[in-house]
Amino acid sequence: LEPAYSFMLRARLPGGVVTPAQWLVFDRIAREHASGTLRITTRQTFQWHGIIKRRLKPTIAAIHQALATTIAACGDVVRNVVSTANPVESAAHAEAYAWATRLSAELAPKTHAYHEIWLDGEQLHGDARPVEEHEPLYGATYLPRKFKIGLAIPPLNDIDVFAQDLGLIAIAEQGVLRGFNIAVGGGMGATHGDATTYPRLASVIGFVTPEQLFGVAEAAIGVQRDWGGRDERKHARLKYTLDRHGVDAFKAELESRLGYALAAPRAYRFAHNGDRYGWVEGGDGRWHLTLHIESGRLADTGERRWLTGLRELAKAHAGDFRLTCNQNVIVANVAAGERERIDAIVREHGLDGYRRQSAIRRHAIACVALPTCGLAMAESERYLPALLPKLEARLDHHGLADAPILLRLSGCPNGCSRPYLGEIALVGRGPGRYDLRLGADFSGQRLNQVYRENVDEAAILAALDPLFARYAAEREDGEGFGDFLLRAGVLAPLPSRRIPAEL
Ligand code: SRM
Ligand code: SF4
Repeated sequence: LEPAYSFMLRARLPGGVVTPAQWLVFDRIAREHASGTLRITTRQTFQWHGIIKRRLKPTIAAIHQALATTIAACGDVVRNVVSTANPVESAAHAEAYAWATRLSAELAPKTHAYHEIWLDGEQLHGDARPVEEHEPLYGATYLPRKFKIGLAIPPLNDIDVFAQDLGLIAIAEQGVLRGFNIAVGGGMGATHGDATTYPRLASVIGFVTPEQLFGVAEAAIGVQRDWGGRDERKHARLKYTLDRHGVDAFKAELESRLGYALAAPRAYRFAHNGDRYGWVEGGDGRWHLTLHIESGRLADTGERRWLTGLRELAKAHAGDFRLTCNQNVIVANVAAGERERIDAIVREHGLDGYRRQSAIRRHAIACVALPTCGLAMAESERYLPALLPKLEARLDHHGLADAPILLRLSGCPNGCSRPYLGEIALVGRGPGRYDLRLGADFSGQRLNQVYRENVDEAAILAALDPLFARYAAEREDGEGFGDFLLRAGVLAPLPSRRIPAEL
């Protein structure tokens, strides 16, 4: 008998858009082929855990039939292209999503093998690309490492644009998309005890028009393909290529491949990198409801019948869904007259918690970690429900229940919850032990730093309590927790765009 190996599958959903029909298929896959839960990831897509080996092929076929794919959701290629999940405000948002899907489609591997192995040769419905035998962009050896692209529209940095290998900051004027600032070399992953690895914020190197965008993305990937380190996987991401050669040399190479110089970056301002909960009205009069899904885990447990609730919403809803990079879901494009019906389903399934939750709970992200992640050193998603009430009790005690503090938990330094951008972050060291990191800002533009190394929960709470007390007493109007810690001198500013994981 063969052991019952089980696998994780991840869909590629550019911009995190899911139709109700797709939702129903993904929900069925979760219940019939996987562990009974759907997991929204920090890159706006779904993961299914616990798919046993013989179910892999029918599951991939079912995803394919729902007009989605798993190709390039993992591997040394361009990963799921993320885009601001906010479907409201302007035509520029629709254009941004169109760019995310175009980049995702055109930068995907052209390989025949995926379809031969998993789909008996069948192409994705509506995929007009000819099947090619070679990879024009990736070549014979693909990229040295994964490559992540994300598109943000200021003032919302809900995708953490500075954590992307290629970050695109949309510049819109009066709702019209003018182009994108290009930011290169962001990344989170690090290894404990190895100062040659570090999280890094992407560097803004110029501005391009929409017509230039695709060429710039292709050229940037090309430089990383040719210059990226292939000897040591730990140093293979674009951030290390940039630091090895220098940002100026990278930019010069990019421009020489393009045949023109990038324009100077345009001004932009990010206000925050979280999601806005509840209903918001879009520019076209349609409504959008953001629901908080703790750690992105859609399951039915007790009064929280979230998996069923979303299934019922998918049956009742004529618009679409948007997954967010903060692991939440937006019920998008709802007609005004439908709001009440949607609200009733939300209430009935315990999905309306966001109305009552503390601000820190609404701003918390945790990576999967144990039991499914083979790289986890400590609990993360399963620890969050135990940690939150303890933090909430202390915040409440200091009158800070409404303080929107960004909390991020990762079970290891790979940083899948983008913990180095948390105002408070725990990065797993070992069972029950974490590095406590503090001092990021509220908009994903400053990395945090280690405040206590390799400590347990008691030490974490003991370290935070006096800081909460000072924050409550001394903060200025609208001042974030991370900003306060720097202004008050609790932490010294670290000007670098890269901060060693141990510092
Ligand atoms: Fe991640 C590896 C989960 C977003 C950095 N990540 C993994 C693996 C596949 C573990 C493995 O290689 O065996 C995890 C699977 C756990 C499980 O049981 O499901 C895993 N990563 C996740 C997800 C599901 C976290 C979540 O809780 O939502 C996210 C899935 C994203 C997606 O839909 O594509 C996820 N991972 C991220 C992010 C955040 C982002 O992209 O915005 C990062 C930091 C950004 C970056 O890449 O620098 C991230 N994951 C990593 C790394 C470190 C990469 C590095 O450059 O050092 C690894 C380890 C690796 O690749 O060797 C990793
Ligand atoms: Fe696993 Fe580490 Fe990523 Fe968490 S941060 S999902 S523990 S690889």
